Amino acid sequence: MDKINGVMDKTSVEYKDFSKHVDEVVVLKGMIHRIREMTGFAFVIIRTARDVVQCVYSPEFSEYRMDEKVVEGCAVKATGKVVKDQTREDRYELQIHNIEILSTPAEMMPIVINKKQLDNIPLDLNLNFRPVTLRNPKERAVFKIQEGIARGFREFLLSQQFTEIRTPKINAQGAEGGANIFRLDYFGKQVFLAQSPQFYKQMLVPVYERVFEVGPVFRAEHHDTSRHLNEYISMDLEMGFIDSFHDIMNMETGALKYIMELLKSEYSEELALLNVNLPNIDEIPTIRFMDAKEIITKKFKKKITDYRDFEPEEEQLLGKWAKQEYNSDFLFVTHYPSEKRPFYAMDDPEDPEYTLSFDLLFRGIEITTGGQRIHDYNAQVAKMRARGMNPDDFESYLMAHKYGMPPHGGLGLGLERITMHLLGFKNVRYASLFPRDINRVTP
Ligand code: AMO
Repeated sequence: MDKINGVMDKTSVEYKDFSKHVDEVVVLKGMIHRIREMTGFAFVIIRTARDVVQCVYSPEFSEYRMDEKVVEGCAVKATGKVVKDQTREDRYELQIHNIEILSTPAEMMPIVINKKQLDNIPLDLNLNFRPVTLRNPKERAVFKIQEGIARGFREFLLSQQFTEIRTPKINAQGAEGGANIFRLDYFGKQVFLAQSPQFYKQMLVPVYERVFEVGPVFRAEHHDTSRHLNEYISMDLEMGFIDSFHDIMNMETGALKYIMELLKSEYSEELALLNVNLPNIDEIPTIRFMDAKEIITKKFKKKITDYRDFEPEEEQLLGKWAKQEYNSDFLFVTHYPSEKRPFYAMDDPEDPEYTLSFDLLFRGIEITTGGQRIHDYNAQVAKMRARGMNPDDFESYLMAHKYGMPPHGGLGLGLERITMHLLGFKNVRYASLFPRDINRVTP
């Protein structure tokens, strides 16, 4: 009888370990990324999980003879000798002794993915062929970096005594208001897809004090824009016993610093491949919403048409201002008008037209919304009523308030948004593995 012992030995040498195996024969498993026939020899480029390894076939190296069955897209087990690359400092290559084909593609690639980048391919085509285009080293580097961002968020918060939670995505009520909510038929009853984990993360504050979640949320965005997705990954946190919403901004600043350090230390190859300049975060400046509006008019001479929110162009001007004045890629804008913030936002007792809330702008685009919440049951019910909402519809959410809640607050950070701006993309779809927009639900 076979017994499974849980030991999974590495069966293939990783490129980063090649330097330890010079002149040794090793096994390399991967996909054939590219074959370049030369006179008397060939470069066979093998793509492994994180590398693209140059292997060289020549009849001089062994008895093995490569034939036409070895094509791009084959999964292979190559055996060969590790040698120093003659032409490139500090690079190694594999002199092929044998190639065992583990699987063969049914068809040739529909699109060229083995060039340095896919810049020349229109976005739509890139997305239509996503299972294939993601194999391009630059495309896949994006999502390795994205892994680093989410991992940094998680690692930092765990180090700050947060508990990781997973909350339902099928809900009886929307948390964020507005028209961008997906309705769902749930056995004859109308329910909604979660726009955010807002209610649940708040409910869990009296349980765990500090909680976070990294998970999908859904927004029925009716317009085709370059920065909205219909499903995105929200990195949320919520924490109790705060003194003010400054505690939340501090926690986010700490998380961002940690994320940038992690990217620098563990994702340097991907950053280099994509030519990314990581922002320096020492301290992040803050400005009140109304003061920001004044800068927009006075400094940039732009006429304000809406005093309740920012237009995208105004956010860009503020990004420019933060860079010029503070050499900062980030800017916290605080005290947004109450009218434009959700019903759970706490109004500023000193000026109730504004809230104890903030947005974080990164290079002139919003990546986070956060703030202090109402913790008092009667105050929350009163604000709901003032907005024409029926508190009875939110009975389970309000249980948290009714039976006692500490002062608390939190934030939501869009993973694709931060990835997009870190990597300098013009469209958020480049920062989503399989984006969902008004026209796209496949692949
Ligand atoms: P908000 O609705 O502002 O706040 O969303 C928080 C952050 O999520 C990102 N985001 C999006 N990313 C891609 N596509 C979209 N359609 C989209 N919509 C929003 C942005 C945004 O800053 N519950 C509050 C957060 C909180 O207060 O804790 C909320 O969801 O980066």
